[in-house]
Amino acid sequence: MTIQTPLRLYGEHCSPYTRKMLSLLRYRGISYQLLQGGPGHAPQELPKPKVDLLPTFYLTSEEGEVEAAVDSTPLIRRFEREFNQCSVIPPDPALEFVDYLLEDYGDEWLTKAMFHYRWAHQPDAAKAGTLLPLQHTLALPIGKQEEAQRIFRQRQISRLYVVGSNENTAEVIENSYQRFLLEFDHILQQRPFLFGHRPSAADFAFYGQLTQLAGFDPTPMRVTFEVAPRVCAWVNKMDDLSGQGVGESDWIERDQLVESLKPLLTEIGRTYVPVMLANAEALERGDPNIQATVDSKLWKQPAFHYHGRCLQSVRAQYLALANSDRRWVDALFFGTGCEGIVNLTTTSR
Ligand SMILES: N[C@@H](CCC(=O)N[C@@H](CS)C(=O)NCC(=O)O)C(=O)O
Repeated sequence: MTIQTPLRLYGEHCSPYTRKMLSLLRYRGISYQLLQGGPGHAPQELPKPKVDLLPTFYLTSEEGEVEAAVDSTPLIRRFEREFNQCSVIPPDPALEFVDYLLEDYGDEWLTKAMFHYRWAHQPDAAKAGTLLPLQHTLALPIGKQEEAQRIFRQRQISRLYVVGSNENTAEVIENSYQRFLLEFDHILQQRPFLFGHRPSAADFAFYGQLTQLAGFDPTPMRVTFEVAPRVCAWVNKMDDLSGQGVGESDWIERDQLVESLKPLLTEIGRTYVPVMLANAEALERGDPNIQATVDSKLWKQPAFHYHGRCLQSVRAQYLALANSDRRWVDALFFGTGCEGIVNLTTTSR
């Protein structure tokens, strides 16, 4: 279907995935209308998506039919087919695959740091607990604010276990965030985006989570500023790339990437990879819980079907590569811990 513009989406500024998509639409020059609101309060007259998530896009066909669609990763690919200007997918298939993996890491691992810092630290929970209900309902009467804060906070804190945040994993999550910052900073010292002088889907995924980690929640804001102030500056730049003039030569060549990307891949191989593999194993066994060793510590969390599908998509992208591209990826992943993600004979390492 050909989608009509402006694109309509429902979401809000404290939703990392909404921010990911808003920034991408601005960069790509795709006109949009943002309907602001929180989870579960989308306008009644619009169709319901399969899962109530922010952002929800209401895609209108030329015939006027409206489809409610969620999940930023496939939506980005759909918009690539619909709109030509400023592609966010590297044209080299091997780099397209690596970008896909990094995007998934941003969406599915960095979000653990985002949710953990926000709800496991008292000052962060107090700020988010106060501001998010107001963000949903600006006219919330003063007498009802405390109650709204209590309910919202309790709801979110009770869901910390879903992302795997608990007493045992807090240190693992926070250490991994700090290492991520150092490795990402290292890349930004060399070029403004992950794949050269133009942003890719993975940059937008990192940016989405970092809008909150570097720009909203007090504890990770302090950490980000202390460990990697360059990353704070990058987040500010990413907000509006509408004037970024780009050309094909702004993509990095694959061989120029290897040395600078290996440390970040090693970080991904230390955290995201063992958890995604343990999740796939648990789903295969029909076990509702996963157990993995991350950074020499025990990682426990409920198994997650959605993460099973994410891993399958990563693997499908890898399998679609030509042999020579696959060999290049294998050499890039060698020794990083990411080998397991594309090692199709075993699900665990
Ligand atoms: N994989 C989805 C994730 C979207 C998502 O999890 N959105 C969050 C807000 S940032 C949400 O709507 N959570 C439901 C809730 O809080 O009830 C995407 O990439 O769009």
